[in-house]
Amino acid sequence: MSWLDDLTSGLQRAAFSSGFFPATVRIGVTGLSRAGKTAFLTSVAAALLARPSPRFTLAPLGAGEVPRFDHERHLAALAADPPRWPERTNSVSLLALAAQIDQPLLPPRRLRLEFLDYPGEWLLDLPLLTQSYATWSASMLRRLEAPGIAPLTQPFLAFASGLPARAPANEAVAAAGTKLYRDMLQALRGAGLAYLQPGRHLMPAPGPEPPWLAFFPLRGESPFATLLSKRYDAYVEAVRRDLASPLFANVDRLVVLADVLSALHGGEAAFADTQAALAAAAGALRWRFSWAEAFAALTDLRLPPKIISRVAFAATKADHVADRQRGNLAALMKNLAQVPGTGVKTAHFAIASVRCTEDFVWTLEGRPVSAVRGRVLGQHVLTRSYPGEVPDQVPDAAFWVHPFLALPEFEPMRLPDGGRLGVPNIGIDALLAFILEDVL
Ligand SMILES: Nc1nc2c(ncn2[C@@H]2O[C@H](COP(=O)(O)OP(=O)(O)OP(=O)(O)O)[C@@H](O)[C@H]2O)c(=O)[nH]1
Ligand SMILES: [Mg+2]
Repeated sequence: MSWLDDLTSGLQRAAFSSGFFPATVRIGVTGLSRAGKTAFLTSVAAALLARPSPRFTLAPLGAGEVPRFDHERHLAALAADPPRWPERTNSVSLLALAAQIDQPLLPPRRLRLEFLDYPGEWLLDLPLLTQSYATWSASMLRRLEAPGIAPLTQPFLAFASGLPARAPANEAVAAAGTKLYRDMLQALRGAGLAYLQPGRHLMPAPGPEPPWLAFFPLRGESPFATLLSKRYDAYVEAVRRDLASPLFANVDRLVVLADVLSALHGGEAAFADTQAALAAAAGALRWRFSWAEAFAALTDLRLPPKIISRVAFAATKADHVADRQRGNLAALMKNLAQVPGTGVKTAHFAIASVRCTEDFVWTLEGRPVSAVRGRVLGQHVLTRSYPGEVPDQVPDAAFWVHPFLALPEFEPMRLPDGGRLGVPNIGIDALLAFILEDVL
């Protein structure tokens, strides 16, 4: 810990104990699309709202610009008959909860928890901050040229290599190329790949699309490549601005969610890609603690930036495997996501925000295996599932000979009492205990 960290946490402690201002703790929740962010936040809010003490209530957002996380609506979907999953989210949103905490001999202190549902696709843009257009293009194109994905990348790659070496800047060509590039990213995502840039092509920011978003990777130094390079620079500038905005800059803690089980099913290439994406997210955290940033803040006479103090990495949908395998899943997550550097507390979990299954012992070919069973969406009978043995480390070649089986889309368990008592889950309490250890 540096003196700067000491100063920051001292200031925070002073604010907490004063009891006068509500201390605000902002927790970023991020993960790629379908990782389980909305289910997680809904379950977390239900768990906190169900606690007898301290008693939390949903709090208004104030005058900020971020849309509100619609907890009631998501919970109502889970509590419906038959239960439904919450709809897809396509932007950032904020969930705020407030509580009053009694403390002996002191006035009660007020606490405000803000959870930010932050698309992981945007986090994947952070590595761009340190790359020029030429460097980024070269590495992106190299990834796209992997033979295994040729059927999906061929239309775009053929278009890009067909452009003349001295191609003039041309708007129509830029638009056509961008469309091909985006369609390709979408197809790659459908095939289970995750490390896809720029993220705002897959998850656009709210509002009208700025003209500089029309770019894609290209080699060479034609006037056309120069146009794309300028647009890339404008894009990177926007990413930088977003990060410096109070919204992101005040994130104290982070929860990174990843659907590791689906990545195991996706096969070797998809898994390697998920690994790269997680490494990029973890590496982005290092950027948040850089000394350069802290010194820049000091010379500007701003308060030092809040530093992310705790990060929880969680493999989601762990109810697809039986209890015996969840330890392996958490260990695998630990091997996939390491934050370099010190000063940040990290922990790794295997969770199910909305538990859909129960464990049971299944006799397969005369051998008992720990399996799960649950109701598949739209079906009445229980379906048994044993997707395979979860490795506790990054799998070697032998693992991929018998790939992990597909994960059925289960229906959430019926919610007692409309969810007012919380949502059946695995591991949410342990994760909250870690992330909020010092405030609750
Ligand atoms: N079995 C099981 N499935 C889950 C769980 N959490 C999420 N899922 C499944 O994963 C899907 C995606 O979950 P969401 O919470 O919507 O994921 P998201 O990250 O918010 O996705 P986007 O809003 O599309 O970015 C759900 O519709 C469920 O099918 C869980 O705890 N258990
Ligand atoms: Mg969502």
